[in-house]
Amino acid sequence: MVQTFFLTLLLALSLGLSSCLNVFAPIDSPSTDYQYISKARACFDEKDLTCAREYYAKASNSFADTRESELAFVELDSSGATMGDFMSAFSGGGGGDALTKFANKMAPGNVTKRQAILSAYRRSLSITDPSLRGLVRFASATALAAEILSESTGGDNIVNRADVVGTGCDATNACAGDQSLICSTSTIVGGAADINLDDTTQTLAGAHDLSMLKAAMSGIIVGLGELGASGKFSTGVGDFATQINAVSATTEDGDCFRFTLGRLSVGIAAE
Ligand SMILES: [Ca+2]
Repeated sequence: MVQTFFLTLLLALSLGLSSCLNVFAPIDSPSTDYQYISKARACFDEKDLTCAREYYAKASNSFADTRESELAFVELDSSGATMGDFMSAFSGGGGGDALTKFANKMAPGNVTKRQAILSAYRRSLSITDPSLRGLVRFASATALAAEILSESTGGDNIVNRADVVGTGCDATNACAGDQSLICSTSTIVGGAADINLDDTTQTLAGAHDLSMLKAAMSGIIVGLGELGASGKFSTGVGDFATQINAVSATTEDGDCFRFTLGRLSVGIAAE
């Protein structure tokens, strides 16, 4: 089971344990940190997220990394960003196609899901173990990017290329400078300014925009760095995020940003 795999990975990363996992065997009346975590994990596996949150919250601060990371995955799961869908979409490493596949699973998106995923992302900031922090940051930033795309389906719950990029958009007219509105209007527009997801005054409220998507790319890059990732994720979604992140997402440059998304295979192309 993918979730169990992920949680075992989290556990190994956060506690440095490679064996003796039987101490987390579910029990009826939890009263210690190990038992609270075990109970919470069992609730999560049963899709009882309220129960999972309740027992994670009981664990003491000595388990803060474990608690925060697993709560982050609970929040991602309850926002529709399940690890099963994540692994299914990104099994090859990822890129525009994978992000689109993940986004289509999450559609329809909305500001409530967006802010819940931001909450999951923010949990990474208090995690002290760099690898675990990177894992939560990477997974939640990727989920945020997919969620923002899932708000751009044009109402059919499918992220098409035209939904994201618009039409009549090519490299010459879209990326030749400040040429706002060269391409036809898409369902996602440029933002007023760059966004930093680590800035806790940033709430990602209101209409989704390209600055939010760019901020998610930055989170993916930082998370992969913290993980020390050098494999498929790094060359897949990592290279993708780096190319997107190099383009301005503000209103006057929105066309070029959207063109770049299309060039990197975001959205399902027309037949
Ligand atoms: Ca669509």
